[in-house]
Amino acid sequence: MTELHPDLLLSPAVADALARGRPVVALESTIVAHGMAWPANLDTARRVEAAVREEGAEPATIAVLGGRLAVGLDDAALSALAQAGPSMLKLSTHDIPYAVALRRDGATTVAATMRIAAMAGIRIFATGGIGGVHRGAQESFDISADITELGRTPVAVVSAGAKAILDLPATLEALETAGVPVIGFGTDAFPAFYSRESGLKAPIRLDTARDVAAMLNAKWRLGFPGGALIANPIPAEHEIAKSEIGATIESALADAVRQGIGGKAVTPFLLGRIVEMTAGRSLAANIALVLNNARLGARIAVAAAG
Ligand code: PSU
Ligand code: MN
Repeated sequence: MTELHPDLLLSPAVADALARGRPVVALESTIVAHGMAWPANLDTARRVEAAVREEGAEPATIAVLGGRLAVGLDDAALSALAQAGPSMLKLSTHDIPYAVALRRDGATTVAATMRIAAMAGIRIFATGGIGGVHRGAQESFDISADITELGRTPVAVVSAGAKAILDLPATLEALETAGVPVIGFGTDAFPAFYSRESGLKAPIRLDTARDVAAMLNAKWRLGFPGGALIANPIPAEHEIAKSEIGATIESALADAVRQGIGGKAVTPFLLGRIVEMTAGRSLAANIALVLNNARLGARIAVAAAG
């Protein structure tokens, strides 16, 4: 096995799985601390880890703890993170050196989780939704560093597409420019998180975990930088149709503008407002799609390892 970076702190279970070449799936911690409220966040994080194990892979939830890049959290660490919630730092890639130097704790976004996963040798990562190009980005320049990271770090991210709080056509364009393959899993449509369809087409369609693993192996064998986005639609029974959630999203966006929410507070604010406005229905959808993505991530990791 290759030498591990000295700033990494692997759990015994993750270290063992990596040493044996067993499948491992990275999981992010911003969705736990900032994406869902206590106590649903802890319950979901535990269920997501269990779903990965059921499919035969080892879950590796990633966070920064005391300045160490923690890969694989025990239940005490996961509980502490969930309970701390929004009081945790939200760390994107550019924040990691600060958190390491000052020995801080922080939750990692998709971008930061990808970077740390790659340092540990993990290639598959499952989450809910990625960040992307925000509506009004032509004025605000608010484009998530998740896109940048997908363009340069070799980790495949399984997500339910990207949320309609974003500018989805612009997000797909930005992914294309960054050289990121975007795969509709079992669908021709690019999914929009709560909804199975966004009205946009997925650039590529694949139907099996084996084909996804083969595509990833091909990309990396060719020596191309960056990862891929596996867009996995929410299970039909939990979907909130685009026509139904559209007005809620518009109203959450208007609230953000009115309250002057900016920068890294935007995504958590919008998610929270949508949960309030749908009286929890969007939370149930969010939980269902994360579990679905965890299972697919594990199946891809198993296919890639086998
Ligand atoms: N989308 C979700 N739930 C989340 C996030 C995105 O449905 O919790 C989080 C992820 O951690 C993602 C981050 O990386 O928000 C994007 O934040 P920003 O837009 O500030 O880059
Ligand atoms: Mn942003």
